[in-house]
Amino acid sequence: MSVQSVFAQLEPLLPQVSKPVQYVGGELNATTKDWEATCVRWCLMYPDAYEVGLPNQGVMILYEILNEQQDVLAERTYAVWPDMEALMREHDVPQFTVDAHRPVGDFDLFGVSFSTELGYTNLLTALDLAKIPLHAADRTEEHPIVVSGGHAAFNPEPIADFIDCAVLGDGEEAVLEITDIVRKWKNEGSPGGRREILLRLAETGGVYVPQLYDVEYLPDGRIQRVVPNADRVPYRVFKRTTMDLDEWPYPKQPLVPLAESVHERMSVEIFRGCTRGCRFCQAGMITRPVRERSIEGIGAMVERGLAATGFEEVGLLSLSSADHSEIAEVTKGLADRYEGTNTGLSLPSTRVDAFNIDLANELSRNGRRSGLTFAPEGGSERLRRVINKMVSEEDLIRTVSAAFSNGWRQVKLYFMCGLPTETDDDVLQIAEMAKNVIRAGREASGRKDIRCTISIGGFVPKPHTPFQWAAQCDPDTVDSRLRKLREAVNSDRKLGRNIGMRYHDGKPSLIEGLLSRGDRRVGRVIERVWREGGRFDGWSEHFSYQRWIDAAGAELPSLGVDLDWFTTREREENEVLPWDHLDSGLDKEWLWSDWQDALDEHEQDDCRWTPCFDCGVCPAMNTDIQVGPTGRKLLPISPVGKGSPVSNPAFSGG
Ligand code: B12
Ligand code: SF4
Repeated sequence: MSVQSVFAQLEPLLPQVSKPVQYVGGELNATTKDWEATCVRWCLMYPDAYEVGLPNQGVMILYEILNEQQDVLAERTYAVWPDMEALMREHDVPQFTVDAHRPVGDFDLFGVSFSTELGYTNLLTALDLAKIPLHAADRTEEHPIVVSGGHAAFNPEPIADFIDCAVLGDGEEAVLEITDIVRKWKNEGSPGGRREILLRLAETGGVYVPQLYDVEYLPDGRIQRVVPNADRVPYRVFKRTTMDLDEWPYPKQPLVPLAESVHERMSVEIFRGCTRGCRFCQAGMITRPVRERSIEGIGAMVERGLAATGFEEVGLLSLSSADHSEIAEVTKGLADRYEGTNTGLSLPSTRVDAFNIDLANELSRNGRRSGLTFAPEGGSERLRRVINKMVSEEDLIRTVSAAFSNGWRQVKLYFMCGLPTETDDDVLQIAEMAKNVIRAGREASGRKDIRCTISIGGFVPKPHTPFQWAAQCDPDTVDSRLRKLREAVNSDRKLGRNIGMRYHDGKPSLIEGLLSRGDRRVGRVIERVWREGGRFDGWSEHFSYQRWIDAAGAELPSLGVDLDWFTTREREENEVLPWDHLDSGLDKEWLWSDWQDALDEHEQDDCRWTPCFDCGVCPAMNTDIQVGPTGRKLLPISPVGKGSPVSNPAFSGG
């Protein structure tokens, strides 16, 4: 079957839409392949606008790994803005890929990457524009298999009606295994049709196919059990863990965006996983164990990536980058290597300690010392014990004083509001902390023009964390605490004018809470919101709280549940949670005891440096932590041409 580009239909629409460049493709390092010459074809989507989706590492990695296979083709698509959507509907242009402008509906697999649940309505737009039936049950062999991945796939139940499968965890090997299964089935002449391919995927135990599981409910609305409805399907589905990141040095050829994007830099993931054990952090829990990339592996990726892209900034990415066992050697090695060039280096938000100031100084050797970011997350020491984020105010003050005396002028502090056990007082202590930061900064720097910005997000309890049982704080309480906090910040004009405060109201967080801990019944709410016009719910200018409230009010009561039931209700220990059959490796008993420890304000250590505390992941997933130090150094720089392999033993398997 030959597949035609829709570009001829699309082109006349481009002058009529905002930022048309986001739809044209052809980025540096993008790939287009001959359709006929390939057997398995993937369309990958980041369900947000191009400017957010293009820099996404997950999609970039999978795109490259798949396209490296000779008989596999992978193209990308992003969410189209409402102006484009309207024109596409008017002119009957289907959802298309940006690479070769092929209709998404013609691919074998449609893989969608969810870092946030607020992208669910954009999935429905894409399916509808692609003329793929919204409901998996209505699809035939003619339609792609819709696969969801990314962190939100650890509870795909709210979108269970709309996806065919979900992959939990790392995608590098999973997409190749799925490709092999689909290739074999196609080569056999697609026996048994769509149901057979879904069964073949499900029986691996590593691909979740919601329609092959039935959910039974108790009269009070709770789940009684989730059971497979076919013989070949396992009770539990396991998450994927890619071990030895040095064998997977992707992206080797990062995509360079055509239009302005949220991340104008090259990112190198220096390790995956995190065992600090912050109890609110789903990412930290579901990506265990810690797996470090070697120092040479990082050096080679930076070198190759810069040569392939021309980027002038490199971000060393991970959940807590300063925790890499050789971060000092990595930063010094890279700073030495790129000294005197235009290449800037950066770390995302860092831990609060003086060591990080040394790192930050090293990274900014060539550049301006503008701002540093720290994440204490909780305003009071008590609350920080509850969330297991052990930073004392003394540490913070010592750290920021060191920063200000080293020429930094601004610190940004991240917090959450609505955490379990939180009181008004815990939140008001954020104001005291910010004022103390300004005082310490003035003293350390001898200047008055320093700033502290406090940025506050609403806390959302997430599946597979110790807070998965917690009651979410209602938005009115969050908003009232934040109002009081603003008053407290402004109460001292002299200090207050150097303190900036950024926060969103608590309403979007409540909806995120519904989508995070929801079950299959929430699918109806998502669909109704989408039918009523819901798009780009992660964007405050598009998000409508009322639309979600109305849809939840219309859909849930007849099922015996409501919005509060899913969000502000505390769960009991023995309740079957919608994601219990999806195995992140974390032992549910361990999670429960960690939840009890939180309520008792007891901290938990980091197993990277202390003995294993039996969270369950390593034995369940047959994995282990992989940390240095290796004692090795960055290799001397060698000239590398675009796309040529780097001669480095660290990549021998990649
Ligand atoms: C860089 C980054 C950003 C950037 C860039 C986002 C982007 N376009 O990629 C910016 C600053 C824009 C950003 C914004 C946000 N981010 Co952010 N971000 C990150 C960060 C630091 C790195 C993400 C990354 O590249 N990871 C590495 C890649 C390789 O991993 P991955 O994407 O998960 O992909 C792998 C697998 O998941 C899987 N996979 C992924 N997709 C698919 C699809 C299929 C089909 C399959 C089979 C597999 C698969 O395979 C991949 C390879 O193994 C992470 C923290 C972290 N270190 O992970 C937070 C993180 C992902 N962000 C987070 C959040 C909350 C946000 C925001 C919602 C913040 C906000 N309130 O505005 C927004 C959402 C933006 C949006 N609309 O999508 C959270 C997610 C929370 C969660 N689910 O637990 C994280 C985990 C940070 C945290 N600790 O809270 N973010
Ligand atoms: S099983 Fe032990 S070593 Fe592995 S992540 Fe959990 S606590 Fe750490």
